[in-house]
Amino acid sequence: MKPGAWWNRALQAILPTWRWIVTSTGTKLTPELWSGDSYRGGGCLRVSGKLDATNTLRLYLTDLPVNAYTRLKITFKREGLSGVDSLMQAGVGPLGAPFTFYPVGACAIDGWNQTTINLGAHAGTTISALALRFTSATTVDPYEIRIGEIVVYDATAPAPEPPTNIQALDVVGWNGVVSGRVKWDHAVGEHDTYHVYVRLTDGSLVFVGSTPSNYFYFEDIPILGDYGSVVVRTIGPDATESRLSDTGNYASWAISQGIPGAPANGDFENDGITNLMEYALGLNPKTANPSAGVLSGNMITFTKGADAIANGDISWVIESSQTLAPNSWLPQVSQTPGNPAANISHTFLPGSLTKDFFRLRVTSAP
Ligand SMILES: [Ca+2]
Repeated sequence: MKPGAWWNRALQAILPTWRWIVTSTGTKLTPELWSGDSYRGGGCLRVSGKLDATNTLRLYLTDLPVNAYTRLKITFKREGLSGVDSLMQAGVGPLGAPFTFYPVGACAIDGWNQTTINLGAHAGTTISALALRFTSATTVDPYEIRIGEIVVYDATAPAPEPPTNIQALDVVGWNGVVSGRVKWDHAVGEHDTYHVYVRLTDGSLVFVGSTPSNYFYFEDIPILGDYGSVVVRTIGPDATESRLSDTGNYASWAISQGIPGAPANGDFENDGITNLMEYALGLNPKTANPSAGVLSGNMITFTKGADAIANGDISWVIESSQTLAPNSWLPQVSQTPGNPAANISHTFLPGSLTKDFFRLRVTSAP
């Protein structure tokens, strides 16, 4: 079984400590490590049977210190169903004491769903055990749920860097499948594994596998489209994911502009425009620029940077103020990361105010 990351390790197949401890006042559900489906890797935890009373399934004995930023992420599905409750709760607690259970929530899609649970309320304690609980107001028969991954991680941990120098070797995609080999240079910093994808010519991604090494072979992976390239991302020790190897970010833009390591809030050439704003607007950070924004009639327009649009790590907001006071700025129009529009503009009502000021604010998405 390789169900993905279990307890701060990725794809290390950490099996449940207890197999199986099920308690119920009614019919007991049947847990199993099942190879018929997987989120990533070779299997999942499947729990099935007649759900006519609350079932508690103790899974892991552990020793996890919790801080305010500790999160639990669980990946799950009820095959063939969407828009239904998972009827599942994730529980953490000290050994021998009652668990605190949190509802995992809905299966929004017929596919793998993910829920992140904030464990910050347990800050300063140690989680000694993890359990799942299944409960329904009415009997569900048959009930079945698949759990693909459970990860406990620190939300403030920085994302790892992607690997570099991706080389697709003998990759051939035809007849609806793709096969080949790929190698790369290890990412800077720690990693637990790499996830390998094929990017099709329509831009979509197909997951082909994982490896802790910097070489991967894959064969006869089904694809619905034409093969374009191989893409790799780093999975960190806490299951945090890097950006994909074929997308950049502010840091890689700074390198490409000849200001490697320049801080986002810095101003390399002292023209009053921060480095992050230069990136967001596609300016040259080494050449002084006039203040950005074009006023035409009643409309103010800012042109967005092509790299920032493509990388999807910037959000843009035009704000207005009548006084320029720090707390007086109100958002008028915003664009989120991934918005492909080439510019952002705001049309204001002329003559309605004695003064109106506008500014563009950009923030870097995590
Ligand atoms: Ca500047």
